[in-house]
Amino acid sequence: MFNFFKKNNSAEDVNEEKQESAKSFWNFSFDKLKKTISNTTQNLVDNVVSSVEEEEEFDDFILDDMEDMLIKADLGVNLASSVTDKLRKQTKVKPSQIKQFLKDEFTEILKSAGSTRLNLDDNGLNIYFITGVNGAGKTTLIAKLANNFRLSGKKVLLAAGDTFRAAAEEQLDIWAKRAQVDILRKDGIESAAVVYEAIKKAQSENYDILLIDTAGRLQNKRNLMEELNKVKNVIDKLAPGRLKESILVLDANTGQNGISQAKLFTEAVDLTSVALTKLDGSAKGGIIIALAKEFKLPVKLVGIGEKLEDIKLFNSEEFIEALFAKK
Ligand SMILES: Nc1nc2c(ncn2[C@@H]2O[C@H](COP(=O)(O)OP(=O)(O)OP(=O)(O)O)[C@@H](O)[C@H]2O)c(=O)[nH]1
Ligand SMILES: [Mg+2]
Repeated sequence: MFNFFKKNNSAEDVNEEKQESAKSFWNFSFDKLKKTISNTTQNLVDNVVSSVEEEEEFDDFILDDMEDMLIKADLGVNLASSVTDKLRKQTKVKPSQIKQFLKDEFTEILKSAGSTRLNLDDNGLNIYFITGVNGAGKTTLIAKLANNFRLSGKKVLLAAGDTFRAAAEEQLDIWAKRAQVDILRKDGIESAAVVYEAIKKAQSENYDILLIDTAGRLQNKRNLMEELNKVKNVIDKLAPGRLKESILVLDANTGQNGISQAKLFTEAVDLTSVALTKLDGSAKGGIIIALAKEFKLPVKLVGIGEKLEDIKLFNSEEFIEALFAKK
C-alpha cells in the first residue's frame, strides 16, 4: 500500500525491509483477522443467530432475549434496543434471516461513522496526537505505528509528551530504539513545551511523521483536559493543518467503559478516530459498532498483541466480512 513512499535504499536494504514489512500492518491476512475476532464473532453474531434462526416468528420473549445478548456482547443498551426495536416494528424479516439483518445493520452503522482510512499526507509533516486513559496502550501503539511508517520509508519522530508518569519518557525511548526511529525527550518540562520543541525539530529536519505520546492519568478530569488542550493549541499554532489524526486509544477489554472514556476525551479533544488495542482474544469487539453509533467515531487501527508488528489498519468492510464469515 505504501510502497511508493519508499526511499531509494540499496537492494539489500529493500530486501530486508520487504521481509520485515511482510509482517507489518499493511499485510495482515483475512484469516488472521477472523481468528483474532473469533470471540467477538461468537458473542455478537453466532450466539444470537443460533438462538433465533430456528424460530418461526419473532415474539417479545425472543426479542428480549436477543436484546440481552447484544448488550452482553458490548453493543451497549441504546444500540441493542434500537436494533431489536426495528425487528419489533416490522413483519418482513423472519428469524431465519437474522444473520443478514444483523450484517446489514452493522454495515450501515459503521458506514455512518465515516472513512476508516488513516489520514496521511504524502507531502509535508503528518502529526498524530495519541490520547487515552492510563494503560490503554498508547505508548505501544506509537511504537507500532512508528515501526510501520519507518518500514514504508517515512522519516519518523516521537515526542515524549507523557511528562506525568514516572519513567514514561524512558519507556518511549526504549520503544524508539526498537522501532529504529528518533525521539525528542526533554524530561522535567511540561508536555506542551516538549511538543513545541518536537514540532520545531520535525519542521526544520523535514520529518514526515510526528507521533505525540501523552499522559493517561492526571489528577483529575479538568487537569487532563487542560493539558490536552494546551498541547492541541501548540500544534494548531505552530503547524496549522498538519494535525492529521487525534486518536483515542481504547483497551478493547474495557467494553462499555470505553463509551464513557470516549465521552470524556471527546470533551477534551476533537477526536478523529479510535485505536482499539488488545483485540487479541477479546470478546468485546462489539464496542467498535457502539462507538460508530454513539459518537460517529471510526476505529482506524487495532492492536492485536504486544509486539511491534501486532497492529492492523482497520477496515469496516473487511471487519464485517470476517464477523459474518462461515466458520
Ligand atoms: N495483548 C495486548 N497487549 C497490549 C496491546 N497494546 C498494548 N498492550 C499492553 O498493554 C500494557 C500497557 O501499554 P502501554 O502502551 O504502556 O499503555 P499506555 O496507554 O501508554 O499507559 P500509560 O503510559 O501508563 O498511560 C503493556 O503491557 C502493553 O504490552 C495489544 O494490542 N494487545
Ligand atoms: Mg504510555
